[in-house]
Amino acid sequence: TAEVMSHVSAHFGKTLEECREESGLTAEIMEEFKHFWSDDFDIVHRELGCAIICMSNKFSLMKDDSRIHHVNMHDYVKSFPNGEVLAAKMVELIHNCEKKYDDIEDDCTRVMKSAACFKQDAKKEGIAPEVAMIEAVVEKY
Ligand code: BOM
Repeated sequence: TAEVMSHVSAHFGKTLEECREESGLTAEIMEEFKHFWSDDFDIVHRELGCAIICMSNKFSLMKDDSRIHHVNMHDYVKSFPNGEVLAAKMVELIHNCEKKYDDIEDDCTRVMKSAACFKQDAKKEGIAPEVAMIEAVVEKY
């Protein structure tokens, strides 16, 4: 659900600043991670893909090939309140997007494209959080 996704996003987003320098993601491209979910935010910069790889690695959510680690991602999402209702869906949506862009060799670009696809599909499924929902839980983490 969008509520669970707001918790996952708030927690995951805390690692953005640690990853900013090495990913080359400027505050001009993305000020705070919660904006990922904003309708006004376009996912077009490869630096965002680099940042997502760096952030995912803080929690071992990707394999060495920068593809999602299914078990670890499932467990990560499940660790949040009511997480079990979102875990399998989230892994399925991400994996589906990953497959669409499998031919892109550059890891950062491929992850950025997959993330844009995931955002779009999560919206379609009604599990994308509003930015205000993330703001409401961000202080818990
Ligand atoms: O090949 C790997 C593709 C991964 C792309 C999808 C990652 C989505 C990141 C942005 C969304 C964040 C919300 C929650 C954090 C879970 C990673």
